[in-house]
Amino acid sequence: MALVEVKVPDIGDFKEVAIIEVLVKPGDSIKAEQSLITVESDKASMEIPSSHAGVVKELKVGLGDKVGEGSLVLLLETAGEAAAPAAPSSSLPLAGGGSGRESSNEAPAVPSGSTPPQPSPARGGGETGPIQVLVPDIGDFKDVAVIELLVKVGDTVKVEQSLITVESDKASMEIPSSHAGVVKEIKVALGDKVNIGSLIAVIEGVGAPAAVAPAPAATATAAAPAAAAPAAATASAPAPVAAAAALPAHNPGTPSASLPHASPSIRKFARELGVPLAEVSGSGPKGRITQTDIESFVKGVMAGAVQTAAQKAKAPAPAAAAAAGGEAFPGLLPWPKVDFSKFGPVERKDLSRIKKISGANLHRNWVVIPHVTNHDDADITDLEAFRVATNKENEKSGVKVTMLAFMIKAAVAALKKFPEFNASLDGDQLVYKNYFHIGFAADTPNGLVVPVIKDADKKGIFQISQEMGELAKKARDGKLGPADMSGGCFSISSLGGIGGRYFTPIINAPEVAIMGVCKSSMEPRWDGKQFVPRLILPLSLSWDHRVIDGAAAARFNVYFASLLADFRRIVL
Ligand code: CAO
Repeated sequence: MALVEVKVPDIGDFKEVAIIEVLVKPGDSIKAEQSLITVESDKASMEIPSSHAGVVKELKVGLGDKVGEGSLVLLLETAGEAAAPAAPSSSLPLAGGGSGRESSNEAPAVPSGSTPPQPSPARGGGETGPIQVLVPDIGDFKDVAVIELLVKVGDTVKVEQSLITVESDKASMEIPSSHAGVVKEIKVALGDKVNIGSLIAVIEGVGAPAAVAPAPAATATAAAPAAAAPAAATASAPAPVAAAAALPAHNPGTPSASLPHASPSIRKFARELGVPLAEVSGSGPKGRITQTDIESFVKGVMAGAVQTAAQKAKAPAPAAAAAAGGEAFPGLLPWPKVDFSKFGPVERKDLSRIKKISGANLHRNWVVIPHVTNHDDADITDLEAFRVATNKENEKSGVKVTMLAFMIKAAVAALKKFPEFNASLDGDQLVYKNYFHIGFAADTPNGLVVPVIKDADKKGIFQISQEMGELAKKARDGKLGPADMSGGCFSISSLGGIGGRYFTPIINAPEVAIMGVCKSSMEPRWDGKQFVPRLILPLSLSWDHRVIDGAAAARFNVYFASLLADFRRIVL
C-alpha cells in the first residue's frame, strides 16, 4: 500500500482554472485515467484524470478552487508499493514541447506562457473574398467530433470568435475563426470528425486587417497517466491557410448562438439522451449545466409530451397537468404551495410505493386517454337470488360467490360480442386479443392494485371466485407478483361492497375500457302494469373514444346488463 499525491498535470494554457465539478469522493475506488475533477476556462472545459488506480483517501480541492499544473487534487491509496507520487512534470506528457508530444513544425503548439505565434500570411491580413477557415493545430486532438456549430451561414464573425466546438473523450474546445467576415458556407456538420487542417467554413473577408495575431482560443490538455499514450491537446493560433480540397457542404443544422457550459461527460450524457444542450438552463456556477439539469430537462419534456397528447386527445386537462407541476406547462398555474401548518397541526407521510406507482399510471391514463363514461343499470334481482341460493348450497365448500364473479363471466361474453373492447392501441393499429384475461381492482391498505384472472372464458364461477379470493388475499398481504397483474384485457372496478351510485373509473392502459360497479339497491321498476321492487346494480363503463364510439359503448352496457338480468343468455 502506498499513498500517492495526485496532482494536476500539465494542462497547457489552462492556468488558474476553476474546478467546476468534483467527480469523486473519499472512499471511491478509482481506475487510472478516471476523471477526478472538471476544470473550465472561458473557452474550454476539461476533465482531469487520475494518474493512478486506488482508493480516494482525501480530497484536497473543492468546487470553485483555482488550480494549475502541479496543484494537489487528492491523496490516493494505491495497491502497489512501487506507486510513486504523481509528478505531472515527469510522469505526464507536456503540452507544447513537453515530453512525448508531437507538435507540428508549421503551427507549433503554444506551451504555457509562451508567445503566441505570429500572424500567418493568410490570416487577419485584411483580405477580401472567400477565405477558407481551417482547424488550427489542436495538439493531440485527433479525429475529434464536432459537437456544436456556433455560427450559421450569413453570420458576421470576428477574428477569434468561436465557430465550432469539438470534443474528445476528456475535453471540449471551441475552435475560433482566423478571420473576420461573413460566413458564406459551413463545411462541417455535427458529428463530423475533424483534425488539424480540416476546412470549417468559408468566410467572405471584410477587408479590415486584424490587428494582432489572436491568442490561442483554448488550450485543453487531457493528461494521461504515465504509462498511457500522451493525450495532450493544445489549440493554438490557427495554422496557415492551406489549399484544402473543398469538402462537400453539410447541412449545419441549427447552430446555437451561445455555447452551453457543460463538461465533456455531461455533453456525452446529454447526447446519449438526445438532449439539446442549448435548450437546457444550467444551475451550476456561471450557468454551468449539470447532470441534474439534464435529468430535469428530460422530465420536463416527458411531462410536456404527456400534456401535448392530452391536449390533442382531451383538451384541456388542467387538473392533471397542474398536479404534475404547473411549471412544465406554460400558461398553467403552478400547483399551490401552502404552509398547512399555518392553519392547524399537520403530519406528513410518504406515499406508499403502490400509491406512487399506481398514481403515475392513473395520471398518465387520465391525461392521455380521451375517456367517456356511460352509466346504466342492471336488474340483478334474479341473479342475486341465484347467487344467495348457490352460496347456501355450497356453504361447506369454503368458496363464496360474489356478484363480481358473475360480472367477470358477463364481461367475457360482452368482449366476445364487441371485440373492439378486447383490443389495445399500438400506434396506428388496433391489436385484437383472442384471449380473455379480466382484471379486478382490489383495495389494499397500501393502495389500489389490479390482479388479473387469466383465461376467464375457460373458468366457471366457482373457480373464478376461488382465484379472486386468493388474489385479493395476496393483494392485501402485498404479495402480488408482476405476473399476477399483467396481461389484462378489460378491468372491473367494484365498489359494490362499499356503496355509492356511479363513478368514472379510469381506464387501465393499454386496455380500452373498464366497468365500474356500485352498490345494488332495491328500486321500484315499472313492469308494464305496476311498479315492482327490483334489485338494481349501477354500472359505469369508461371507454377510450379513440377506439370505441358512444353507440358501441351504449350497446355494450345494454348487453352486459341483459346478461346480468338473465344469466341464461350467457350460454346462447
Ligand atoms: N352490491 C351490493 N352488495 C355487493 C356488491 C354490489 N354490487 N358487490 C359486493 N357486494 C357485497 C358482497 O356480496 C359482500 O356481502 P356479504 O359479505 O354479505 O356476502 C360484501 O359486499 C363484500 O364483498 P367483497 O368486497 O368482499 O367482495 P367482492 O367480490 O365484491 O369484491 C374485491 C372483492 C377485492 C374487489 C373488493 O374487496 C375490493 O377491494 N373492492 C374495491 C375495489 C376498488 O377499490 N375500486 C376502486 C378502484 S378506483 O379507485
